[in-house]
Amino acid sequence: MSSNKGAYVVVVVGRTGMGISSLVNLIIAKEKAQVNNNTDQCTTKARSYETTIDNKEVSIYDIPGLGGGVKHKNIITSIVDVDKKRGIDLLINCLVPKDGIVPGYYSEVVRAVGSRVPIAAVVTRLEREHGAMENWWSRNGGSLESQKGMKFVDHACVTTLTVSRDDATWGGRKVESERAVRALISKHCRGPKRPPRPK
Ligand SMILES: Nc1nc2c(ncn2[C@@H]2O[C@H](COP(=O)(O)OP(=O)(O)O)[C@@H](O)[C@H]2O)c(=O)[nH]1
Ligand SMILES: [Mg+2]
Repeated sequence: MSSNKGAYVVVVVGRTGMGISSLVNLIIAKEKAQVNNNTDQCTTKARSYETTIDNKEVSIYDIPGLGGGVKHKNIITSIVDVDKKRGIDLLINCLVPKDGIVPGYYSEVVRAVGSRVPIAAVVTRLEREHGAMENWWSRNGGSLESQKGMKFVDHACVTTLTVSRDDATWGGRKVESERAVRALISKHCRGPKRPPRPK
């Protein structure tokens, strides 16, 4: 889909229905990736969306979620294909507390791309978090690694939910989330772009 060869490449992965496409839309600050509430899977093919972060061109890939109707083999192949074609600069594992944290899916992806590609966690659906959304990581981040074996180079805690800025409880959280996730990407997309993985 993308034609911008020199752009950094970010791939968003996770369990189906947990908000991968919503997270892609948060990153690109537009409602372009299709999001749904249905029981069947709506993201069935990898697709990239172009955005500019701190004057850098970045392609963001929306990938079909694991655990749905699309075969894991095909999902993993599409991720590896992006790496072979363009080189992945950053993988983002979209996580949702409880059901959206699946160590097996994390390992499948890490095994396929190898340890050369950095992987960051973005924990989403945190609009109901008391106090700062980042508090979720303070309580749980350590156990992701120690108990679940999920190791990340960095993280962000967000919600993709649009709420009124006037809302006393949740107002401004989406804006804050967009800023946090774009800053995370900017931090890991600097310096030379990763070359495509040798075929
Ligand atoms: N409450 C809440 N719901 C979310 C959030 N992100 C996504 N969702 C909902 O999760 C459902 C699935 O989202 P989608 O982005 O299509 O998930 P995907 O299958 O992983 O791409 C939709 O109903 C979204 O509105 C969030 O941050 N908070
Ligand atoms: Mg989707």
